[in-house]
This record gives sequence, structure tokens and C-alpha cells, in this order.
Amino acid sequence: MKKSALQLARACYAPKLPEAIKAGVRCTEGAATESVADQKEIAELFPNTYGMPVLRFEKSDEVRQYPAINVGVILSGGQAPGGHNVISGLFDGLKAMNSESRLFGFLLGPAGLIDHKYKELTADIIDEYRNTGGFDIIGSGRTKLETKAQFDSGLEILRALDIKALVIIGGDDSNTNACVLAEYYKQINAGVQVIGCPKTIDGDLKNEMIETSFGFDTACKVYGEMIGNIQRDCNSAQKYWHFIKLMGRSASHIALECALQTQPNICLVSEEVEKKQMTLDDIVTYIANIVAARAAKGNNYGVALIPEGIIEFIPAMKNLISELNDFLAHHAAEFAMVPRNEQIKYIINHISPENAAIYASLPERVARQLTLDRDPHGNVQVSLIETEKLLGEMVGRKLAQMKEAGKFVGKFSTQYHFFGYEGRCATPSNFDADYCYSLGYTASLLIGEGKTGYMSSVRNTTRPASEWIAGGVPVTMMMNMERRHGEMKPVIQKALVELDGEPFKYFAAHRDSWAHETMYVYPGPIQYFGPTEVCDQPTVTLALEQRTQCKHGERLD
Ligand code: FBP
Repeated sequence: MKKSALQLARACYAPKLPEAIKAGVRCTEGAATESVADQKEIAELFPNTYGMPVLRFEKSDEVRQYPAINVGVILSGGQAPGGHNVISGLFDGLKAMNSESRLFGFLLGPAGLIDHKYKELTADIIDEYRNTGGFDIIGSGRTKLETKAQFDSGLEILRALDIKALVIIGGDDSNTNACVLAEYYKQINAGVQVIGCPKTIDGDLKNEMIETSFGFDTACKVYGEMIGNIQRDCNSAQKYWHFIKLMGRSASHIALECALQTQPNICLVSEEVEKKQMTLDDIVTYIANIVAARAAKGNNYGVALIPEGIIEFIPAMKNLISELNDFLAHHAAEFAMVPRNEQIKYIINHISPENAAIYASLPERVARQLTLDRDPHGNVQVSLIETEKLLGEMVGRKLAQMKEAGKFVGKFSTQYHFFGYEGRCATPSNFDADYCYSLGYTASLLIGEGKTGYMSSVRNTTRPASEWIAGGVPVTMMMNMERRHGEMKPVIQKALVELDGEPFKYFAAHRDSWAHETMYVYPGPIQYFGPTEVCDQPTVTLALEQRTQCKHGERLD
């Protein structure tokens, strides 16, 4: 297959590993752990995997023999740059322990395990995919691995292939399911270890022991480049307001990181909207006031970042969506029969008066988008709702009123963008290439130690890779009980943007000057070769969280 010059050069890149795991290792154990909340309930649900210690790998001169082992790997959920390097790190780690070990990839996500679809990942296949973006080496999928029947079906193929360990690369839900699977296989003595790896561009699988999920770094850098380009265009023509929606199903980490990288005029943060109980009108007024203030200085242009999930954080919209979810779940067939031109009226007549009033006030396109097909979990698919257009149109209406009242004296022309899929399969940045390879390699070491119910963990990531700390964190440690589909379930706590965290505090302290002055920063494209301060920096979010200096060091004080 034809390859670009960068693909060829990138294939030769040797990802950096923590010094401690480059050769022989020994595994040290910390104290027993507890779940972040609901300790009693989680301990009862996970009698075999609860309370295990945090593990750390340290350098050792001891020469150890590891038996050959067959291992399976699954990519679960949305794509994130670096998945192929997790697999290549896992492969190299297994081969370094015993060259007879074999790796099997289950195809198109957890469904591959359940339906027995797999392929062996040999050295030539792995070499094709080193340092590349995407999940196409084996594909990914969103099938939820959660029932006993699925676990038993999986066990049949694991036994047939003599697989003794399974690595699940996924987000919070997939790792929760990995932990349930680990517990079940241990309980029935299946002899299969299960290890998780933290993936998602959304950046919401993180905690004290998992500093960041992989893919967040690259995806944000891709979006940061594109936002910077738009800002240059905007600053050159000085005639448009650009409304840019950014992926992130729930948390606003991506939008916030992009704002820290590019200093746009506006960035909404869903978690703040919820905390301040803002209405749609509050948000529209906030944006309109900034547009008017810039216009008063002759600046009829600007850039506004909008997190994809914001709609569900506006309390009134959240209620409306939840009533629509319920209503459509029970009346899907009836709704499907309603002629298109009567659908909006039909919904208004069938939901509560307060939600009907909000629904009726929405632009028709958005009202329709709220009734589109739900995802497999019954949730509205936020990536299909054009929130950027909703806000842009409502701001336009508000400005027209302000103009009549003599409070707006400028022009307001809009351009709309949605950045999401563009960044999910990008060639991993050096950070993600190194981080992912280290996560995969560490997963192989956890397998070598006979561990199960652990997530591969690589910490100290704002330091050079050689100083990174590799180990394992019991997944139960990250869990709490949450209501899901009307039932209390053990799940990994989702990490939303913390309003008292350093990244948001830095943003909040600067956003007014970014709004009223034009202080755009242009990050430019990801650089793979060159000086370390250009190529190897972590995200601004991570740098601020770890309170270290980063590429914008002088701006972070
Ligand atoms: P994961 O949480 O599975 O990593 O996926 C993240 C994400 O990219 C979200 O940002 C986005 O809302 C969603 O996936 C889109 O899903 P799909 O790929 O099914 O359209």
C-alpha cells in the first residue's frame, strides 16, 4: 500500500519507555486500597478483586523466566490516537518476556469476543501499524460487555485459543465492564486475567492514579491547530463570528484545553453552566454581550468554543431531554408514524407543559435533532445536535433586539464548525505515541505478574518519559455507585472539569481579556520531529494539573 513520506518516517519512530521498565523489573505493592466511595457496596459486589494494592514496577537486575502465554486484546468505544501503540507495546512486552507468547485481536470491539471473531496479531501486522492513528488494526465497537451470557460466550473462544489474559482498551464504561469481567472470571476460576487501559479523547477517565486518558493529547492538538487557523482567518478578514463545537460527550475537557491552547474570545464550560444553573437565555445573553462589546470597538468578529455535551448541562434542557428520552423509549413506533410536518406539534402535545414551552422555543432544526434516534443506551446523540447553530441563531435574534434598543451597533455574520472526528484518528503525538506504548508494555508486565482487575497506569507524565512511573491500579479503587437506567450500578467515576481545578481557574482568570481584546495563540500542527519543547510537551491541562511549566510556561504564571 502506498505510504506518505511522514508515514514512512513515523514507522521508524521508537517510542520512549520509562527507564524503570526497559529491562528487568520487580513489582512492588502498596497498601490495600478502597473504592473512592460506597466502599461497602463495591466490596460486596467485587469480593475477589476489591481492596488489592496499587502496584509499581521498579528496575531489577534479577533475570526472570516467564512462561509463554496467549493474550487477547479488544479496542472498545470511540477511536483515540495511540491505540495501535498500546497494542504494539503490549506485543513487544509479551515477546520480551517470552518470544513464544502470542497476541490475538478481537474484531470490531467487544462484539468480536462474544461472536468469536478474531485475528492473530503477528510481528508483520504490528509493524504496519506502529505509531499510526486509528483503530483499524482490529477495529472498534460500542457493544457493551455486561451479561453473564456474553462473558460465557467469550470464555469459550478464550479457551479454544488457550488465551490466559485479556486486555480491554476503553473508556470509563468499558473499564468498568472489564472489572466486572475480571471479577466473574476469578469467581468461576476461569484462569483468565483481565487488564484495562485508559482510552478516550474526552479526557474524562482520569483520577489520582490515571493522570490522563490516551488520545486526549493528540486530539486536542489537532483541534488546537484548526482553531488557531480559524483565528488567523478571522483576524485577517475581520468579518465573521466562528462558532466551533468540540467533541466531548459529557465533560468539557477538550473545549477547555483548546481554549488554554488558543485563547479564543469565548469558551463555554458545561460544568460551570450546570453549577451556575444557567438557562439557555443566560448563555445567549453572555455571548451576545461579548459580541456587542467587541462590536462597540469596531471588532465584528470573534471565535466561540462550545463543548459538545453542553445541552445536557443546561438544567432546563436536561429535563426536556430526559423527558424526551423516556417518552420516545415508550412511544417510538407511534412517533415513527407521525408525518414529518406534524412531529414537533405531536411532541409539544405529549410532554409536560414546562418542557413543551422550552421545546416550542427552539429553532425547528434543533427541535427535530432532539427527537432523532437514541444511542444503544437510550441517550440522545449529542454529536448530532447542532448546538453551535442553535446558539449562533439565538445570539443573532438577541442582537437584533439589542440593536432595536440601541445596545448593539455592529454586524453579526456567522460561520459554524464541528471538530470531533477530525482528531480521533490522527497520527499520535510523541506524547501519545510514548504514553500508549508504555501503557501497553505495562499491561504486559501486569500479565506477567499474574494480575487481574487492574488498569495499566503510567504516571509522572509531565516529566520526561524516562522518569515516568509504571504500575497498576485496581479498577475497584476508581469505582462508586451511580444510578444508571433506574438501577444503582458500580461504575468508574467520570472525571468532569473541576471548577476549583487549576486548568479552569487559569481560564477563568484570563477569559475576560481574551473576550474583549484579541489575544489569539496559534499552536500550529503537531510536530513529530524536532526540539523537545516543540514536540514532546503534554497538554496545558496536564501541565496545570501537575503545576509544572509547559510550552506556554511564561503564560501560566
Ligand atoms: P469514547 O468515550 O468511547 O472514547 O468516545 C468519545 C467520543 O468521541 C465522544 O467525544 C463523542 O460524543 C462520541 O465518541 C461520538 O460517538 P460515535 O463515534 O459513536 O459517533
